[in-house]
Amino acid sequence: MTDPDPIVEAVFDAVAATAPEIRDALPGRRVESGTENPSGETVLAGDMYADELLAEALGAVDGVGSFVSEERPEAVDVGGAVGEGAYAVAIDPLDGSSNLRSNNAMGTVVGIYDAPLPASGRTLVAAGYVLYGPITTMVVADERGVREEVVERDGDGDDPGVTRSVVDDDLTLPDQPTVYGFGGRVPDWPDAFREYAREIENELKLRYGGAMVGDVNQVVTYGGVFAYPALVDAPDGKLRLSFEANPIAYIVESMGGASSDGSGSILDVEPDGLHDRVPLHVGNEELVDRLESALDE
Ligand code: AHM
Ligand code: MG
Repeated sequence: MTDPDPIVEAVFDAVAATAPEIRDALPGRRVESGTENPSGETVLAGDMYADELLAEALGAVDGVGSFVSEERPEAVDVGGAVGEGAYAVAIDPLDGSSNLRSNNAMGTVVGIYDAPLPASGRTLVAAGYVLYGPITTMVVADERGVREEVVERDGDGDDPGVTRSVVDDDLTLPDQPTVYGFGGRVPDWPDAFREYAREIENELKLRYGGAMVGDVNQVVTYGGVFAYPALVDAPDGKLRLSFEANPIAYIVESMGGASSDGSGSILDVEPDGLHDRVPLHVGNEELVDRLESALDE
């Protein structure tokens, strides 16, 4: 097996180290912060807290040249030159944060790019996500494959450590898909997507919780398809290419699955801006191929 990239490992160590702190801070941060993010969405105190913790932790990693967050308008320069030995790390600090009020799953999404952002997903060297579910897990994809880890505190006091325990060192998508989850309101879906969804409903079970990380993790675990499609009034959908779609596409493709913006791999989408949105469809290859055929008719 190839040796791990030390910068990538340090980034995931830093993300894992902040995960218990982010989790502990959530109960008191369910309220709105009074600001909007660059996508015009209300920011919760939890989003801001997670963003600040991750900025600090990732900015301190040697080899991270740029910290880029869904909650910040611009990339923040934190070290060496990106593309010349240093990486750009893109973060969605608290994905699915509207689930804070209803106390449901949320996550943190990480993409490690070897190019200044915005850049195509083909420049990703690794990606991962933390899932704050009943347990805290982290799924990590790099050139060596995809792993699932449990992240736990291993001590008390002012500076407790964090243990990353691998529970599956070779995650692949199950061959027999069983679940699906599609975002947005049914009346807002374009006709072709609605017809595809009707077919899928007859084959798979609905699992939708409103946090991309939680819903994608259902597909990662059981096989199936997750989508936040183009909407009639929002042809680019809701999810952001750099912070959400590219990292998730990289992970699912690394597991033997497929991703699509409706016509080709998400990783081939060329961005114009840092906060570009894109329709996202990921899952078993056969289901994503059928989606592309349905949208093409
Ligand atoms: P967020 O990063 O601001 O939380 O927004 C992204 C979330 C995704 O986790 C989820 O798939 C989607 O928004 C759900 O949107 P909706 O509430 O419109 O179904
Ligand atoms: Mg998000």
